[in-house]
Amino acid sequence: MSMVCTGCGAPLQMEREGEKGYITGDAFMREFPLCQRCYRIKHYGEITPASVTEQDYRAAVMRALERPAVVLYAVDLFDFNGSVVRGLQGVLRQHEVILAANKFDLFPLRTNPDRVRSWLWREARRHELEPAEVFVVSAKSGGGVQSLFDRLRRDARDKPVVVVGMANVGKSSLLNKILQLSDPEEGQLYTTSPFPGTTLGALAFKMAKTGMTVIDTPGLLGTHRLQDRVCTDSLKQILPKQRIRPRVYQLHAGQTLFLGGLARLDFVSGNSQSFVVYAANQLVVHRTKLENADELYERQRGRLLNPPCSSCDPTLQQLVVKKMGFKEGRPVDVVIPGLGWIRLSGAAVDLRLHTPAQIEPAVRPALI
Ligand SMILES: Nc1nc2c(ncn2[C@@H]2O[C@H](COP(=O)(O)OP(=O)(O)OP(=O)(O)O)[C@@H](O)[C@H]2O)c(=O)[nH]1
Ligand SMILES: [Mg+2]
Ligand SMILES: [Zn+2]
Ligand SMILES: [Zn+2]
Repeated sequence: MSMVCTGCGAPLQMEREGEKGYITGDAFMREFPLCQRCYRIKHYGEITPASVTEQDYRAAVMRALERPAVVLYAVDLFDFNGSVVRGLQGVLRQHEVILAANKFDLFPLRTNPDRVRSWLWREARRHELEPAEVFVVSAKSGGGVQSLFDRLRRDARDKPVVVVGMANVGKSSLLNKILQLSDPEEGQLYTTSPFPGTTLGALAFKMAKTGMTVIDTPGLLGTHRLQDRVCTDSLKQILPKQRIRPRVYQLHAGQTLFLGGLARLDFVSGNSQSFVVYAANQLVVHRTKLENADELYERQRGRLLNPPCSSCDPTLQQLVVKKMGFKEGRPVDVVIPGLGWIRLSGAAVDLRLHTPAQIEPAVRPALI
């Protein structure tokens, strides 16, 4: 059998139940055969843990990009820093790249999409991406997707559109939305789920009405992002479900903020100033005195300071400290990939950021 599942792209097989691409004879006869895993995701919201290795990932993407393509580079606007695929810049230079920043629906209503777009142009360059165009979209609400689709249709007359990106940024959701715009009768072709690692292989689809071919690819998983390290229960605590309510803290030196038990920011010195937390609304943010922070963490991790829980990767409890000093200037975001960011006001400040080993915090010009 050399057919692939029409939801996730895994090669279909009837021998090994529980493994990738397993399908029963009945399901195999359908027009759009779906593997058992996809069937369960679609109908019961179940998931089996991801199994796309970095090697599988690179092989699938390289193959899809062997011939000229329009690359739809999808990033999650809530986790721009965690969305940059490392080591892909060279290959991408041989294609036209359209950057789509997804999940804009999670941003506060007053967020100006034009400002976000200018910010994205600058950040994309800083990460050595050279997109031909930048779109701010939401696969969930459909916002911005029509203009994106119009642009792709213009450029991809004789080339396929290949969507690439890190796991869980919404690549498959975005393609489903585009297919729907092309033909409203179209169902949800590509399998999507809240868990990283849903799509398992490259999966092409030719749209009947426009003649355009789109190719979905698996997402890359990374140890530097929290969404790829926490257990499925804890994932629900860190992924935003609705529009983010910024949480403003007026702090003075000698105070600490905990974001669950996954990040801790110590305000070491500086004048009193505001810190704005952008994270999932359901994530606990706890303010305490710096002098009590060590003891509180020991006593409350996995309880008040949750996630991580006992089912998460235990190395998430090994916090690494990074000193950060800022002179007076423009506001910046201190980013914890997968968890969110803390916007600093631009006043001079000395901080210490504690995050789990291998998570790679970053500092960037403020997004909002
Ligand atoms: N709020 C919001 N959630 C979205 C949006 N687009 C996708 N999602 C959600 O993000 C999660 C991941 O979506 P997928 O489309 O499966 O992501 P993917 O990039 O294909 O993921 P992999 O196949 O694992 O690489 C799902 O829970 C989607 O419902 C969006 O625009 N807004
Ligand atoms: Mg996918
Ligand atoms: Zn499948
Ligand atoms: Zn957990």
